[in-house]
Amino acid sequence: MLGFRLLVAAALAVYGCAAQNASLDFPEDFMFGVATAAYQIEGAWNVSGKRESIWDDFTHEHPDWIADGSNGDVACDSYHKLDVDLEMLQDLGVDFYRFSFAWSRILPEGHTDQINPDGISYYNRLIDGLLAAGIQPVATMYHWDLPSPLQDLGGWPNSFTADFFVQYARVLFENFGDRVKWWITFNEPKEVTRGYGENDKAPRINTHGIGEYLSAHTILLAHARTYHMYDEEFRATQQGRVSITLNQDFCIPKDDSEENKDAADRCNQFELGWFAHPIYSQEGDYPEVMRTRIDENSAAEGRPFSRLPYFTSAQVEYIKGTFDFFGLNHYSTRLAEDGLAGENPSRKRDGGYATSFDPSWPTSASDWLVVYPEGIRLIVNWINATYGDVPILITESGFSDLGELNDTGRQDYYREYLRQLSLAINEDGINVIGYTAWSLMDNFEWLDGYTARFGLYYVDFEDDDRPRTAKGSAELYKQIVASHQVPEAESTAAWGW
Ligand code: PNW
Repeated sequence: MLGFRLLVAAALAVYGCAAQNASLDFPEDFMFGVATAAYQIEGAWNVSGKRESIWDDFTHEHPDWIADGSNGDVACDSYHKLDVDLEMLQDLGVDFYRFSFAWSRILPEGHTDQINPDGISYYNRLIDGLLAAGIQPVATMYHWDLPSPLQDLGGWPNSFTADFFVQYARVLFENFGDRVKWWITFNEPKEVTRGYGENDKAPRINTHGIGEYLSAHTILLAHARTYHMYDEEFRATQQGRVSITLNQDFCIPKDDSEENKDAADRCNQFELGWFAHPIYSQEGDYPEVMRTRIDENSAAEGRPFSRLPYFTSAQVEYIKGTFDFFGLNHYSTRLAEDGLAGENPSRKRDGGYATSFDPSWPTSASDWLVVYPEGIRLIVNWINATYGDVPILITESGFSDLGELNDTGRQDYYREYLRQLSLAINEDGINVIGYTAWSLMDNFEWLDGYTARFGLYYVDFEDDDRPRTAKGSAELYKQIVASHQVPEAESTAAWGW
């Protein structure tokens, strides 16, 4: 039976190639890439002038907060293994590589009075190596690793942190903007705010209900100022694109009731609209539903002003439209229902919804990640319907397991998610311009340490040399990148969905 199936599949593949050339799953100019982030791969945490970030402090002071007590001191040692990383990227044949700059490698104290030449030269070698291989750099300025001295000044809830960020961004444009044409100011600001509102991100200061909103406010202004600085001083000569990456595991109603439909909408507004509405909507500012609920809750708590800060009308105008594309990280989907969850007060509780998973959805090695391929089609449609026809770049998407080389779960994930994405493009007409697999290789997965693995390449963290080995998913991705088609195959994972 299996033999017969394979024969049929092979015959279809040959026929399919000829017949489908005219209708590829992905347009010819669609871009495929892979992503990493500095703290998760570089290691060399105190080498060549680099100083501490909040993630160095977090992991060093509290190994008990990390699943396996580990940290990013060495990680994949990419600081010393740049050439190996470049070879893997070339082998995959990707159009772009999304990486992040470590702020404290470039500006050891966070401030521009001291620029670290070794930091600049590391990223120059990376960028030049990518360009020599025909791979576009897609650079994230901030992937969660705030220089510790800036946390000592209060971190993101302190509005002056925006000033320091803009100065840092200027150093990046000045040093790398001649060659980097795709810029992402912040990776997942919602997750950054968790460092001030939940217990699962550095710096783990739980000022829930207040700190999250203040951090978001600073980040939105820092993003907008960076965008305008590029417009005014760099765009004419450098001709690149600047945007932000927002993450959302899409919320769908738990059932057809009106309360739960409203709850799902609130979930998407309180999590994605929080950042997307000020930047991408026609009217700008925070979503109305956030403004109303948080103002009301704050008043009921007897506060003289709202826990959700206000933008001036000039700031609303200033933030609106500060994008050249929509960077979206999407992994999973949740069911939303009306109800109160989270600490009092907190963003979660203000939102008035609770989320869960359908028990039939396949799980992963991460407690927040379940497999629901239609979710990616639904969310790009939602973005298009809510914010208009903005080009969407999927800046992360991927699946975690415990580290198999024959990673059938991950292969199924990519096949199914990419099939759904191609339907969004071809059937729904959504303007999706690229897809990024998280991640190039296994790396330091934050609170999960090295236990949950997302890589297309396996990394042996027991070996000082950190050897990398291609998994089955690397072969699959390579094939998809080269053909712009998702191969027909049955799901092979144990769950067989
Ligand atoms: C992203 N969630 O984080 C980050 O950008 C990466 O650094 C990270 O390694 C990757 O996804 C996998 O976790 C997320 O809870 C963290 O929904 C949490 C969630 C989503 C993404």
